Amino acid sequence: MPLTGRKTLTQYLIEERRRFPEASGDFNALILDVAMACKAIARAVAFGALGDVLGNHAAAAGGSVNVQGETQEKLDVLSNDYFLRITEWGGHLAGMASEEMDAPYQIPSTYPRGKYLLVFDPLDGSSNIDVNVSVGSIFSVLRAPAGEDREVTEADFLQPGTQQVAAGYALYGPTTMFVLTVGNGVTGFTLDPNLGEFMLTHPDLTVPADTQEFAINASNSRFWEAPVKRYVDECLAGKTGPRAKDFNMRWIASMVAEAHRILMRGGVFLYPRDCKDPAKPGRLRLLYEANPIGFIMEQAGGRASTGRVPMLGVQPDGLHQRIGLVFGSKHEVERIERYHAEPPARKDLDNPLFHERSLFRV
Ligand code: AFP
Repeated sequence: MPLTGRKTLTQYLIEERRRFPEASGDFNALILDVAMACKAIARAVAFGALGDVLGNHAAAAGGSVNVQGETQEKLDVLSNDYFLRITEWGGHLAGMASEEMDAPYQIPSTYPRGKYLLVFDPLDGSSNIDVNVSVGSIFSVLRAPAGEDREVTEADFLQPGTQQVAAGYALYGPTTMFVLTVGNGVTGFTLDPNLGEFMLTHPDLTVPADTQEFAINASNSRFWEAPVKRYVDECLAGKTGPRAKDFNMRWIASMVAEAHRILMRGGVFLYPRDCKDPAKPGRLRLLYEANPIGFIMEQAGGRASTGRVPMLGVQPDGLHQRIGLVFGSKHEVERIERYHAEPPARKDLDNPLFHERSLFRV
């Protein structure tokens, strides 16, 4: 054990690797590069207004939106750049894809190509930056097609979540945390600001199977499908309703922060498919939001779903595909899946909570 009395992320990865004598070390080096990018982003976030990094990128760059049609914050662009610059040179990656880039990123010809693909949302929740609310980075590692030394294509990235080699996130909150799964449970590390190292603080993270806390953006309630309305309705009905217990509600609008809360104390998160915009079957993105968070949840004993089918089984059809996402405590996610599978009950449509002038109006 090092002098600090805790394992560093590096020591953790080296010890894990010893279980696979054939491993080349490429994977560990890649994860350490990703962690380095997250440390760089953590510093930029921490400086806030002092670092001249707040605000809209458009104002500085004469107009900038990402492929989602969303305005890019300066920190979105900076964080994307950190991910690219800090991971492209090592020879571990064949290519990258990010929320902030239309097309796959090709590893510059000056660097060797490697066997992994990195997919990331460099700064999730970035609209919270200017109000000093927690934000995070999310990443997923996939294998590149074997034995092919060529430029990557979008099709290379369209792998279901079950194919992920690793996934994780960094949370830039009161402390900076790095949470990782390599398919063998979930481990959490806290950034020691003095050493600049991620230290192992949360081994074997598990999500309790039951919960009394849910997270959903209730302002979308009029667009929800009947099973979601039913679920939320029953939670709100509390002790005297069909669930016979009171529920608490949270909405940070920063998915990494919600996922972290759920990893720490349970809960269920829903950003379901809705009819708000027929062109968007959900708000969140499959490859760099739903799949990595889904992998982490499942590895922690929780569950992740579209509401209808397990998230990790979905075959992606586009780099920036959106999808309905439900994750967290297993029994609650299973209940939501059950509600989707059942034919809608007449009483759900008649429930007073969804009537004109009620909180969850249809
Ligand atoms: P931004 O990165 O644009 O802030 O989006 C954050 C996010 O993708 C996710 O982290 C939140 O859960 C969700 O969007 C919040 O969406 P609403 O603003 O619709 O509540």
